[in-house]
Amino acid sequence: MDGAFEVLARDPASGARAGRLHTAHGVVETPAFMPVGTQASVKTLSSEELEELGASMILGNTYHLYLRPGAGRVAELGGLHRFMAWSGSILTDSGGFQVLSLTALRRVDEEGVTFRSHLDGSTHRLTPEGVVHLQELLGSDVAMVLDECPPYPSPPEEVEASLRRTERWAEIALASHRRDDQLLFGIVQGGMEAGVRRRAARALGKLEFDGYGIGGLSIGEPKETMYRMLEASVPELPPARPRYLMGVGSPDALVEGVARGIDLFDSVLPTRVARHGTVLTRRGPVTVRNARYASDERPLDPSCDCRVCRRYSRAYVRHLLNAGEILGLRLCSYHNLHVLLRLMEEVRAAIRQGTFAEVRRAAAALFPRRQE
Ligand code: PRF
Ligand code: ZN
Repeated sequence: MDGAFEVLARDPASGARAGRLHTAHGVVETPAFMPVGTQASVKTLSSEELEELGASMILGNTYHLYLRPGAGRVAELGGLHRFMAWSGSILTDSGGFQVLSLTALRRVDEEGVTFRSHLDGSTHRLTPEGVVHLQELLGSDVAMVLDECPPYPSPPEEVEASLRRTERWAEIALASHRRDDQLLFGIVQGGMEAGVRRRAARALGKLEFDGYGIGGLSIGEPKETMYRMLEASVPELPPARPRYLMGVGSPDALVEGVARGIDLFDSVLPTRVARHGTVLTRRGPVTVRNARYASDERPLDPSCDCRVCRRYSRAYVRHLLNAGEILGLRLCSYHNLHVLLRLMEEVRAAIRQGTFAEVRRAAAALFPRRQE
């Protein structure tokens, strides 16, 4: 698709920009946070709740949907949007990262990756062209190329060999992509060396992708390293195309990523910490599961206006979590997604109004740093 992305405003003091990504299912105002719906569900929440929260694009995983219920089954049922009754945009990750993080037995060779399913142990193979085809069957609005994310830390020779493979796979993916109602994003890898990242971004940026993912980060390295890698790679990418920082979603990293020119983010953080009884607030994370909240009648976050905070107390939510009630997880997930989606709304407005520096300072003070 041509002209899918437009930059509407730039922050003069940082790399932040506000824009719009046009997909086959609507407009995504950027910078945007995408809730993660790995198996065609954002854990504990329904599609109508995601609409109510104001999510415009969600993420699905090719790896999971390929194994269950199968990409062919989803295609027969009219594609992923119809299957999960979600009318907004969907981005699907390619599966490479999930294969490497979820499966014990796998072998990467020059043509693809062979692995055993984490569900039943059966053997499968993902190739760069196969993964494009699977995402065409799923019918996502944005497809990602198959890449390889070397673990942190890795020896430089291994990062180099892996990067060469990822680069070749990117070309194969681009050549095999057919759907013109679907965008295809490349993925920058390159480990934790600024020079390697810069070169990787420059090479990938020369290929005609609709956008560029930045992978291989937030995998255990210090946040400062991640920011250095963004500073090395983002300026090498075509400025008119969207950039997506994969798997990053802590409030401070969202704002710092935006400041370095990132337009899209996804992370399981808001729904994962919710399942551990932690809620994000303007004063930092609160583990509402703790005994000290047993008689606390305040909302999860007194400064939040979400449906949960307008109605329920910490004491009640804590009780639900403690008693193993699913509602407790639902309420925390809903609130956490609200916090991140509102933060991004605030960031977008600030970039347009020229006040991003203030929002950045305030976010750094209000959301203390945390590792993802
Ligand atoms: N590659 C892909 N998906 C990803 C990552 C990656 O490197 C990451 C790393 N943060 C998260 N999700 N394809
Ligand atoms: Zn709330």
